[in-house]
Amino acid sequence: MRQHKIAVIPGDGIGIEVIEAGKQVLQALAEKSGELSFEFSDFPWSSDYYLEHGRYIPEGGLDELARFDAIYFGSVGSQQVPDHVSLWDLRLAICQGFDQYANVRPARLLPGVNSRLQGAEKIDWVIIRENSEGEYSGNGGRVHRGLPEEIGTEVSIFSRKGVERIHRFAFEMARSRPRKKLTLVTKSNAQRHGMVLWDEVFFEVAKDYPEVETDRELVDAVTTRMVLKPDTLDTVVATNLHADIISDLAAALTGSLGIAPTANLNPERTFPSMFEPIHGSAFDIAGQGIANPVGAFWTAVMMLEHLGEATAAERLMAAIERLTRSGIHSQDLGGTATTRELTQAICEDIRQQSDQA
Ligand code: NAD
Ligand code: K
Ligand code: MN
Repeated sequence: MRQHKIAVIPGDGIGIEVIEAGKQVLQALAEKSGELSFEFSDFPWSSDYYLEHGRYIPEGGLDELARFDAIYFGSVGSQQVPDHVSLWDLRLAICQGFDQYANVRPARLLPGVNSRLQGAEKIDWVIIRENSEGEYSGNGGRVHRGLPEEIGTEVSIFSRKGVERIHRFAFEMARSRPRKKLTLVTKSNAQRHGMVLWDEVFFEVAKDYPEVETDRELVDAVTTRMVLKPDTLDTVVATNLHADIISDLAAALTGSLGIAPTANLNPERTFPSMFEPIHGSAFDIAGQGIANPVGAFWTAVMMLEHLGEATAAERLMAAIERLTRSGIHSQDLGGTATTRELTQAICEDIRQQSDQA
C-alpha cells in the first residue's frame, strides 16, 4: 500500500467547498486502486482563524507542514481582511517558505466546454509563472503616510539565480512536450533592468536546449496573440505578476476560472509542493454549493502526477473529461449542476471505470 500524507488547507469561501469535493474524489480513487491511500490532515488556517488568533499560520506551522508529501490548498481571501494581508500571510508565506519557485498552469479546452473564443480548441498551453521574486519579492514601502507627498513603492527584484532556475525549469517543461516550443514573455522595453536580465539569461539557457524552439513576446502583445493566434503558443514563461494576469485570461479563454488548476512546485523536493485551483474565494457564490469543483479536481490530477501516481492521475483526468463531455456543467459554464452533483458524478465514474482503464 502506497500512502501519501496530504496537508489540506481549504482556507476561505468556495475554497472550503471545492477542496472537500476534491478530497472525496481522491478517496474514491484510493478505494478504486486498492494499492493507494491518502492520509489527509486538515489545517484550519483561514481568515476566520486569523480574526480569532491574529495570524494565519500558528507558531511552528510551517515546520509542521514540512512533514507532508504535498499540500492541497483552496483559496485565501475574505471581505473581513485586506487581501494583501491574507495573500502574504498565508499563501505567499507557504510558497516562499518552501521555495516553491515554479508555478505551473496548464490551460486546455476540456471536451464539452464552450469558449467565447473561436478556435479555442487549439489551446494547449502550459504557463510557467516565476513564483518567488519580482513584483512579489516583498520589497518596497510607504513614506510620508497620509501626506500629499506620500510615496508607495513596489520594488521588483530579480536575481540571476532566480531567473536562471525558472528558465531552466521552463525549458525542461517545453522539451517534455510534443511541440518543444517555449515563448519568453517580458516587458523589457519599459522595465529595463530586471526584464532585460530575464531576456539575457533566457537566451543563455537556450543554448543548452537546442531542440527547443524559442520566441519572445512583450506581455501586452502576448494577450492579443492568446486571443487571435492561440495555436502559435505552447509553453510560456513569465514573471510572477505577468503570468498571474495572462493565466487568468487563459482560464477564461478555456471556459471558466472555475476549471483551471495550478501547482506551486519546489522542483528540488526539499520541501512539499502545493496544489490549488487558480480561482479565489468567489464571494458572490460562496456558501451556495454551486462552485465548480473541476479546478480542484484537475488540481488533484497535478498533485497525483507529482506524487508519482500516474495511473490514478490518468483515471481522474479521464473521469473529468467524460463529465465535461457529457454536458453536465455548473452555472459558470452555463449549466445547473451543483458542486455535490458534479462530485458524485466523478466518484461514480471512478468506481465504474474498468480495471484496465
Ligand atoms: P475569484 O476567483 O474568487 O472570483 C472571480 C469570479 O470567478 C467570480 O465571479 C467567481 O464567482 C467566479 N469563480 C471563481 N471560481 C469559480 C468556481 N470554482 N466556480 C464558479 N465560479 C467561479 O477572484 P476575486 O473575486 O478576484 O477574489 C475573491 C477573493 O479571493 C479575494 O479575497 C482574493 O484575494 C482571493 N483570491 C485568492 C486566491 C488564492 O488563494 N490563490 C486567488 C485569487 C483570488
Ligand atoms: K486558489
Ligand atoms: Mn491570480
